[in-house]
Amino acid sequence: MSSPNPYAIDADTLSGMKPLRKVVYSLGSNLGDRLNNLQGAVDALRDTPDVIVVDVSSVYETEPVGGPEDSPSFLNLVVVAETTLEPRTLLERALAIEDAYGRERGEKWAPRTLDVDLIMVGNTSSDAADLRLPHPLAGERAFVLLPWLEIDAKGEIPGVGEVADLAGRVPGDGVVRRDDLLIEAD
Ligand code: PH2
Ligand code: MG
Ligand code: MG
Repeated sequence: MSSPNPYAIDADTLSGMKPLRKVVYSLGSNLGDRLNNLQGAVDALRDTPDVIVVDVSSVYETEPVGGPEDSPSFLNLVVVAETTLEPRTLLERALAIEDAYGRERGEKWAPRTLDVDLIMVGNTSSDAADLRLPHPLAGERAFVLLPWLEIDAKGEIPGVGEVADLAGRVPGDGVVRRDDLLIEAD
């Protein structure tokens, strides 16, 4: 019998070559037990096979941007991870996590128990109606940029700019770090 051909490429080798991409999530809640909802989402992301959570920001209390006038304030945080999963698989997983925490899908920007948004997935650019990457508004939102900057000072939104620069350009007064609210992430 001949020895294995070192140049042969089999399915396993190919799947082992899936690119590892950085993925950034913005999590938000302004309905129900907000901290518990965020903790559940962080747990679910950490439990997702082929998603490696690298860092979780502090929790921030943030003034609602848009939405109905009487919207309650949000708790927001950012998660930085690495993954070999495809963006669409990540989206499906994010929606399933929202569903598990009682997310109702009604009016745009209505108060929600849990919002799990994909901000960027490597250099992926997507214009699909249900999956726009990088997130088109992330570069303008202090509730995304300030938590992100905290854990990823060198971060950048592909094609948009560096998180540190962008964060310096948005008014940050509606975003307050809540050091009294702790997320368990290890
Ligand atoms: N999410 C929105 C709209 N407005 N405002 C804050 N402060 N935090 C959010 O997560 C948020 C928002 C749409 O998803
Ligand atoms: Mg959102
Ligand atoms: Mg969303």
